[in-house]
Amino acid sequence: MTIIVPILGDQLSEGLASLRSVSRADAVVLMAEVGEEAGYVPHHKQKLVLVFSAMRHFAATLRSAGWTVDYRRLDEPGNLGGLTAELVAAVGRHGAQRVVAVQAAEHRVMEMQARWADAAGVPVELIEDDRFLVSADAFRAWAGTRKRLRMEDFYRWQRETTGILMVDGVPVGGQWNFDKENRKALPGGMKVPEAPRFAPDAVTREVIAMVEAQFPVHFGTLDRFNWPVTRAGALEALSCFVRERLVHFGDYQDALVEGEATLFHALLSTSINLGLLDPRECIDAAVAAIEAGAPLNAVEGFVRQILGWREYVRGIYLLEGPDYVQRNALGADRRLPAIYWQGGSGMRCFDAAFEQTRDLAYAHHIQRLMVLGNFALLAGVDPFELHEWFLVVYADAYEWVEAPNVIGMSQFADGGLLGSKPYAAGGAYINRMGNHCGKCRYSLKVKSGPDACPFSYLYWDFLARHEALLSKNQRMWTVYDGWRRFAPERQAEIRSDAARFLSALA
Ligand code: FAD
Ligand code: DLZ
Repeated sequence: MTIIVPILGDQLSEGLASLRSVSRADAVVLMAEVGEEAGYVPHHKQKLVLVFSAMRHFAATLRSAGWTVDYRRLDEPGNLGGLTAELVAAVGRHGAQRVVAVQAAEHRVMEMQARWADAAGVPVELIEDDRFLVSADAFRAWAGTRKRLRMEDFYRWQRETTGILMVDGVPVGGQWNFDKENRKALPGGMKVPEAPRFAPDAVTREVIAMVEAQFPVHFGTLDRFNWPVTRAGALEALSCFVRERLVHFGDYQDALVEGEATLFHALLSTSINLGLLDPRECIDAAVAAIEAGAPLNAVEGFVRQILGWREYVRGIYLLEGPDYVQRNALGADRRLPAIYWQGGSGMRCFDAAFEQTRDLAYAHHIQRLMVLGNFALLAGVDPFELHEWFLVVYADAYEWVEAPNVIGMSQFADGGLLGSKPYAAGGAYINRMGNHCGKCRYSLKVKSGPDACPFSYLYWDFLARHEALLSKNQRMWTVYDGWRRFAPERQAEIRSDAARFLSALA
């Protein structure tokens, strides 16, 4: 019997559940580069190169391990352009009697998979993706009995369930989290280790040429493409992080520094999301580093991102369903400003985050949340438009992880399902966390008028616009006290600065 085993572009793991459940003798692995996936949003050029190059390398790995692989290149004549069309053709071509696939991560592709049996005329077995640490059912059961679905509760439950960083049922170090130690600004003159280099090999160079030729208008540049595209490269990225940057991962996790695109961040999301690294092995590598002297605030901080945030946002995505991306609890309706595509805002923190997004397809978490996301929140940008932008511009972007981070965490568009209050901050926060303000054309010292920091007056304007809703939230009482202490003339000045800036932005 011949079985077709379709493997999607983010399922590049040799231990994939579908590969474990068939024999090499019966299986034909199908991998297809298709225009439909490359174009459902116009992905950053680096993301296209990353996915196609990693797919081509993975196909070669499978072949050397004895699998038969039917690989469909995007630029080959007769490419059918869609996953379903390629599957149906492969079933016919190989006279297959069955299809065994791992469930896709995104609702859009799950819906496609649900129609595969009818389209192909053979039974299709869909297996749960067990590369996540928490199954969809386990998350649903955890969520089922709760009034609130907070990440911190989920994370503690996961620590207890897995025993990671636990001794005798108690968290290692006597605390669940060390966040208070993790909010330092980078001391002047401190050296940040260079990120590892992954020079494009012949396969990647060929894909770069193809992407430049076929997707010339997509966002982003390719000159600085530097992502691992193989499991060996991804393992090197993991060990380099654990060896050189984990030590300060916690300390400077929230820092924003001029000329430092990556700081002490891991640069592992592209590899984990593609399947080149298993989340559990990343956690294990960090925990093992404690023996070698890695500080607990760093290791716990890193573990929380993967065991906590990554699993939690995926659970929320599955639980809330395809309509989640349409949520707009604050009624924000501003069109996405052109500065998100062109930069040149004059706000140094924004432009630095924009420039590296364009050139590296990467910005670290605080740039995404407290600069690019925060600005959109304060300016009242339509959350769906922002969601689509975030899905386009990052090499690690997949809807299951991007949407809860954008719609929920960053825009509060789910009305507080994911976060207990909006992640809104003014210029003083950005100044405290880094050194962009010193190079900015705006000034925090100037309190009003065209030279004042837009983040500052937009912050107060945002609070004023949403006072009826947000001032009911106990966690917002202190900031509303601050707003109410301003004299009416000062409040009017802030609102007028915001109105002037927002109308020029449009
Ligand atoms: P580090 O900061 O070093 O963190 C280590 C790892 O933890 C990451 O590799 C990632 O696997 C995981 N992680 C950390 N934070 C999160 C989080 N909030 N959600 C899920 N996983 C997390 N992450 C994506 O993978 N894809 C996205 O499309 C994406 N979009 C985001 C959009 C916004 C508005 C925000 C605020 C965050 C987004 N994130 C996304 C989460 C996070 O910013 C990235 O995972 C991280 O910046 C990737 O860089 P890194 O590997 O250096 O991560
Ligand atoms: C992201 C992506 C891209 C750009 N191209 C392909 C492709 O051509 N073929 C493929 O199988 N997968 C691709 N992917 C990854 C899919 O979009 C991903 O599997 C779905 O979003 C489900 O998570």
